[in-house]
Amino acid sequence: MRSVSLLFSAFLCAVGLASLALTLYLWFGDWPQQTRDVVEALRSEAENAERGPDPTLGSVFAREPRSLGGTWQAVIDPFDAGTVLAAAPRALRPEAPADLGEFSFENGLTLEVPGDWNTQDPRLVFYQGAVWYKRTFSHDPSPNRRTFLHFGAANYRAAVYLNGRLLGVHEGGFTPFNFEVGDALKTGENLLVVQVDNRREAGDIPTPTTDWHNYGGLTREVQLVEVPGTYVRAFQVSLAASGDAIEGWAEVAGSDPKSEVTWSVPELGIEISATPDADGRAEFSVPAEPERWSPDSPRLYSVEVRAGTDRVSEDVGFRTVETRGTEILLNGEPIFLRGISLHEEAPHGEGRAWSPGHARTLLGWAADLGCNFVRLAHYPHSEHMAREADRLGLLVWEEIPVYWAVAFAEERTLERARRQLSEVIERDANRASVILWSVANETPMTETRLSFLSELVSHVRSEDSTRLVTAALLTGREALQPFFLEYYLPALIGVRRPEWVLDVEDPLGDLIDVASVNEYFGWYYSGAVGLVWPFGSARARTLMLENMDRIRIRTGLDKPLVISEMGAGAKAGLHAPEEDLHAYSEEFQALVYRHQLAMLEKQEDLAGMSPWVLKDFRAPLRLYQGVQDHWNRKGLVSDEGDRKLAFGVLRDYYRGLSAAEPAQDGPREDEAG
Ligand code: GCB
Repeated sequence: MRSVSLLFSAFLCAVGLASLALTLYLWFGDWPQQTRDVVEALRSEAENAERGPDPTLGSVFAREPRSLGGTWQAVIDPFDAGTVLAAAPRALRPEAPADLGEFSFENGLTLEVPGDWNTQDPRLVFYQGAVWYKRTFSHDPSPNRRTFLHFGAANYRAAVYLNGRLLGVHEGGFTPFNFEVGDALKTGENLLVVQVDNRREAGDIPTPTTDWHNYGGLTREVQLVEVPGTYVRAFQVSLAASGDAIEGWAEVAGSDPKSEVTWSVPELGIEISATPDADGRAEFSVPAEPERWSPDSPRLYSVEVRAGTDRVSEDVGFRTVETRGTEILLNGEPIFLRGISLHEEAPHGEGRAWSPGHARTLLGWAADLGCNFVRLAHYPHSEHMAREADRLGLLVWEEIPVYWAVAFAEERTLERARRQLSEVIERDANRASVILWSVANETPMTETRLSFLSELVSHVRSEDSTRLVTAALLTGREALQPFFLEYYLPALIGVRRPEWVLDVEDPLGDLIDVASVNEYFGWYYSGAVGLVWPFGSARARTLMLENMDRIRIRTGLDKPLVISEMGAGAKAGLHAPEEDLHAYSEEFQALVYRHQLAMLEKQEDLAGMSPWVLKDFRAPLRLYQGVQDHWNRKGLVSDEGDRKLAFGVLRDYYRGLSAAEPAQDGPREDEAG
């Protein structure tokens, strides 16, 4: 009996010693280092796979961030093979000749950050999948500072690994996010790896099908931002709707979220403090009569917010915006929005726009067109756009990519849309130029869609009371069919009614402040009819053009109407006599603009327009080779930055309008050259 228990104890000892030896080997051996990294990566992968980013720091550009831009190494990974390997620093590169290599950042692709990947390597033009990005950086932590790794945007999903540890995952391709790096950041060299995947699924915002290019990658700045132990996470300062007070909020975070906050606007003699509540939120309101920000005079004041040792300052304009019946009022006065829509497409064909220089050029073109308004379609553009618009005096419409039919019945989809809205609303909270939040573009009229969008409208209102809510509506088949049967076809046999009424009967109109409508008279509607009826396209188009100024859009709402899209395609340099009605010729595009403007001139409730679109943009749905070549050609400016004839038509019209409103725009156009 005794010998059995001795034997058993000896066996236990042996097992214990063996595990100790194995553990020591695993922890101190060389190969085991890699194993440990993989184990650590897997552990953090499992723990953080669902971990979203930390609450986003506002005003990062005001905090002297350290740029992590430049040349990064990259690996194209269409089958997600690198998920485990790339997370482990030592597994990234075989070190000895005999090492098994299946993944390496070395000797391969490099990508510039910020930038889309599609325009940087021919293999990536239409690529949809994962790409790994890697760079190293050295870091010397300052005492008592907290550090955030901040991304302006990464399209569509990004998994961020610092020194082999998965910090978390963000989804949504157009809004900023950050991770507080904590002890994952080392003194000395650090390894940053980001997996970006631009595939989108049916439940995502947007869905996989869009009429714009799915540019993937680290498309905006990547930065390290340091803040004191207690810091101002975000704030908003604006003019009260009454126009006689400045008010706002700030959120304090870190070690002492109840630390007193002070807002100051030295030029107005304002200095006011408040103590935050338990969540770190403080609010203020102080009587003030600032000079108003407007397109005529884009006056900005320096505003500083302090908490503990932290101080952040932003240039902020003060204005009010509201509606009165069918008018939009800026600072209490009616304003007509002379706008243009644009995609975030770099000025001279270089892919996704992201820099302050891109913003200056694109908005400079809009200013030269005589605009006082831009629609930033169909997703949040980089924050440089709104900052530049603040300086130039351009009013801005921002939107999230709830585009065409998204999964309206899915709670997760709604959550995604809400989050994207919150992220952009907070990012641009202090931009006077931003006056409109759009919750959707051309969505089908169903019950589930209405309840989805009504949630979004309430969400915007609960987060931002200083701007208006809109959505780009469509005239559905319900309206188009009678339109054709009652007016268009009878006109063919000579029966012409004085007005051709097109009803927009979308119940979403009741919920929003400004009813916006996309329409393509002269382009799609008569173009499509031309394909199916026996009289040919030229007759179909002539009929529409001849009657266009009879068309009235009727929303049945006592609200401002904005034509958020209208236009026609033209390939720059393709010329044909106007009477040929040659689709895609510059002359035909210009002709459609002239007829559209004549029609809109007569639309009484019209408060503005943003024709489609400033510049040609990459669009993989556009397959007409030799003409489109995967570009949407409705730009007034070509893919390479050349102005088409229609640019001049719209510019003359807008200049005429602004001449009729004295003092509008003179200085701004001069500035834009
Ligand atoms: C639309 C869409 C826009 C398209 C445009 C077009 O109605 O809102 O995303 O690009 O028409 O060119 O067809």
